[in-house]
Amino acid sequence: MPTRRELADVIRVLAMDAVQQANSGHPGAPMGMADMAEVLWREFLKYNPANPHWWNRDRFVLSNGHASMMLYAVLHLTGYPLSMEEIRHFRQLGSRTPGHPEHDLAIGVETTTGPLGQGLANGVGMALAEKVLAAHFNRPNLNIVDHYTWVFLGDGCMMEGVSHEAASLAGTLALGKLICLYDSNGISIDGKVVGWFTDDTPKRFESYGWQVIRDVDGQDGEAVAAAIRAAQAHTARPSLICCRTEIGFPAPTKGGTAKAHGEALGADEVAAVRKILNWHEPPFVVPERLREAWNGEIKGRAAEQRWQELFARYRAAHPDLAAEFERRMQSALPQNWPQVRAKSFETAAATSGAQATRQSSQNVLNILTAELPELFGGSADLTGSNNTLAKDVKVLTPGDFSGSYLHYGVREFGMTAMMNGMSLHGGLVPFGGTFLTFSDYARNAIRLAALMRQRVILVYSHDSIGLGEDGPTHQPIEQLSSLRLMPHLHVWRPADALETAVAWSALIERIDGPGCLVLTRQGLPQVAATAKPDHIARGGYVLLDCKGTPESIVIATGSEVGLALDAVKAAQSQGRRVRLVSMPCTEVFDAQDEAWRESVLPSKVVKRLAIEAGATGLWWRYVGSEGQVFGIDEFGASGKGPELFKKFGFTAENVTKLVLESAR
Ligand SMILES: Cc1ncc(C[n+]2csc(CCOP(=O)(O)OP(=O)(O)O)c2C)c(N)n1
Ligand SMILES: [Mg+2]
Repeated sequence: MPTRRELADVIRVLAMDAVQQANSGHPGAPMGMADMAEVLWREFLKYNPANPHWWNRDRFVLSNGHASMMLYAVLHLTGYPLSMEEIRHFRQLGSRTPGHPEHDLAIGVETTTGPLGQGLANGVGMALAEKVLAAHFNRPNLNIVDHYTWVFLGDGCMMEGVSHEAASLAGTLALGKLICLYDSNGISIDGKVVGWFTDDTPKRFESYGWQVIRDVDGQDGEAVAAAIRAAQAHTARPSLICCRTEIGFPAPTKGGTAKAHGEALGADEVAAVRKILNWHEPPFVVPERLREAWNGEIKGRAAEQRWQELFARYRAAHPDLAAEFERRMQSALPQNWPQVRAKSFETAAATSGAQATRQSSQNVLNILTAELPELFGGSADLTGSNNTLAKDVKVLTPGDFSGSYLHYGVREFGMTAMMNGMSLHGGLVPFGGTFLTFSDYARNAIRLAALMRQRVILVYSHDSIGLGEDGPTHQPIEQLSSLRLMPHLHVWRPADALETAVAWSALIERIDGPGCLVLTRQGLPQVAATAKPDHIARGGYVLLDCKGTPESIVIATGSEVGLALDAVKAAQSQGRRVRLVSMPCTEVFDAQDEAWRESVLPSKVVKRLAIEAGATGLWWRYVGSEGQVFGIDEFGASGKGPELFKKFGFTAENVTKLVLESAR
């Protein structure tokens, strides 16, 4: 039987050689963490390489994603469908081994990492999802949801603020089956971290309520194994295992220095490492006896088989619950979804009088949460403002995970990265709220949701200067257009109750991507109550048409649709042929077929006016060079909402003037 060290050295050599071959990448972290990886994957992690989708597998997150070659080496060695050919093509266009791990469950990559710190927050979300699903589904002696979440992370992750947000909440929630191994090598890109990172990390995590296992020799497999056993013995709190390692070990001149972090070691150093490790194989060749010892297929199949038997017993005892568990893990909507959706539309369309769309959103949630237990809500300490807590929804508390709503505290970035983790875990559809302007705090996690195409729903209220007295710090200006620039993200800014209901259903039905719901604080008239929901669902539609070919088209979103409607009616009453288009979601509109887009915005009508209480930039593509955009390209001001709208020209009088001008 090979020794632990020999098995770990396979990772070291593969990482070093793959980076050398690509002449690009990060050899140091994989070489330093090789022993930690060997212990975790060969002794503790529960996985089946033949079925990376197995619902009750342990989740593994490589938060220091630059160590991607460690993950690829381990996935290859344990028997996931990741060939040596792919490792040879590390970092090459079209390979399954990109520079940083990209969510690819078919080969066992659970989440996209690289932006430091977020992997830890993903892991917290996964560990939370495990607790919630266990509370929803487990029955005495039938724990069908029962797995660990493991995270490897480095100094960079620890320095990032998001690690504080996520670890702090993980401690409060006592996510005891979250076990994190910290690669503490004292090095980051600029050199020895003592110049910029001297926190007492163990104390910091202890203060969050974690179990901290300090000062473990991360290159001593037995010591790491003992630490993991200690972590598992105590599942009342999440665990942090602080592993001292040497970056790039055992490279003789670059090891222990930042030189090993992010570039190929060079031919001489690679040869020297081979000598030190007594490694005689050419690159990308692994001796059979080491391969055999690494392979996890037999063990994995047996582990899943045991769970399948458990699940069969569960199904026999609780057939309905078993079917519901399968439905949720498969991201399928319940059978009565068409009726639920119809009810939410009917209720919304019956709304009378002015209503803020954040309130409309809550009314929709009152209907949806009662029928879709997978909806898992929350807010970054703005529950009463975002209106994200529906009636009869139980709030999750540290001792009781049967709730479906979490008070995330003031942690927009952590919340969003956790929601990504929950969505990746499966079984939950997370939605979470904050003010639109603070979406910037969460921005990179939104980006990763989009990159990974996760069904994460971001509820952003207080969507314009209309929020009033809180002033320019709280008034979003560029956020709307800026979010719309993000690939795969759907940004819905509904104009009234019915558009809000349609936006919710569109985001719930869209299983392959995230979306934002951008909502007002102030009341809005019901302008689209008689529109057809399937027209609204196309992202842009004719809300009010004129007789004959329009002289001009007015396009508006959200709170400006009501204003535009009055102005267009006024223009029509003066004999102008003006059409009004409501455009709640530009991305969805852009994805419609040519016939629909042309029917809404006929290309021959070049006089167009877009109106939105935000940055104008993006609208030029819809109005063209002969058009006009009326928006706000400066920061707002502190004052009452209606007065601000007046100050910035969003009045019936001014908008009517603009509409009349557009038709001239
Ligand atoms: C959010 C973010 N900022 C910056 C980077 C660029 N970056 C990649 S690795 C790294 C240093 C990480 O240090 P550490 O985690 O200690 O890694 P080690 O050098 O020990 O491998 C930086 C700054 C990044 N990937 N993500
Ligand atoms: Mg480091």
